[in-house]
Amino acid sequence: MPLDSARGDFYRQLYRQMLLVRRFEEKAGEAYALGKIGGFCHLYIGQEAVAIGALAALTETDYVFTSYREHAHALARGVSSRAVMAELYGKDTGCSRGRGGSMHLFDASKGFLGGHGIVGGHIPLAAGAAFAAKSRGTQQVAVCFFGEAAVNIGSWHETLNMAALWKLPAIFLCENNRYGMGTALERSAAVYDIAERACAYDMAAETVNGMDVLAVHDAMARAVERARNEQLPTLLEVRTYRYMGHSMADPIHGHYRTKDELEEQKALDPIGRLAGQLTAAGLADSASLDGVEAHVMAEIDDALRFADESPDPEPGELLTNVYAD
Ligand SMILES: Cc1ncc(C[n+]2csc(CCOP(=O)(O)OP(=O)(O)O)c2C)c(N)n1
Ligand SMILES: [Mg+2]
Repeated sequence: MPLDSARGDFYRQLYRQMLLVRRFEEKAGEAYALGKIGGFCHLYIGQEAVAIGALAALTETDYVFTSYREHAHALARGVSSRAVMAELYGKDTGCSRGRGGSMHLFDASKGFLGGHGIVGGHIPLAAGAAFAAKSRGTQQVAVCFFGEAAVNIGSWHETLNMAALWKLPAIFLCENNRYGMGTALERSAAVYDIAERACAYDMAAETVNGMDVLAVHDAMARAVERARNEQLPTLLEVRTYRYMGHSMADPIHGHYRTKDELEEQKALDPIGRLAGQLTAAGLADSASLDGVEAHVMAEIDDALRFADESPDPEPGELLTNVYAD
């Protein structure tokens, strides 16, 4: 797809956000190895175009629900690098006040309603938010991101069925990265033509190239329009790939995929792809891209310092509901 030169600022913003997420996560991986981050930590490296492209199509008052692989989604929603990094470090200045960690990022003020560790557990919650928006007539849209393994969960089927019957302003975005932990989809019991499944629920559906941030954005914009203006749900199956293991406990290419497969996918890198498009269209050059890199690194260095220097939560506040007010 040729770039529209009138939209240079928008494309450059997408580029900056994807690079921020990539560098943020590389540093988070290093901090994990140094023992600064505890618990689970699932990196998103390779999938950046999905969260960044999709969330650029929303407005500030929409609702976003995600699984546990959600650092990018929180950052794209406007939660600061400081607040996300501090949450990974378990610090009181984190967006969940250090109680949630990597899998439970949350910031209601940004419409970012988690960060959920139970596969598929958040899908009905997103339908609930869409139902509330529809009942109140607010024109808000609720978006739910989940991995392809969640399609095996009963509540996925129940939720899609109800969303179609009740005509909810909801978008179900499946990030199909081919693997659910170490289980390759082609070896799984499920049939994974996910978009096709939506036909069973009388819902619009699209399959999208998740390595192309602009394709993701455009498909999402169509879904948002359908939700906001027609009060109808959509299923998007976005085909993507994670370069890292399932979590920090999983080696990079593990026993379930080959190094060659990984290298093949890295050649399709979404950040490199947009950099190439921007350069070819004369909307960026190597000096301006280096400038973005320097800017992003300064932001992340600041976030790391902030997280390091922040206080731990007070033990006496262990049972305090940090979202109560
Ligand atoms: C209900 C439930 N069953 C099992 C698990 C353990 N588990 C954590 S992640 C995961 C795989 C999820 O894969 P997918 O949905 O494709 O997301 P991805 O990790 O690829 O982003 C499983 C089985 C869980 N968290 N919740
Ligand atoms: Mg997966």
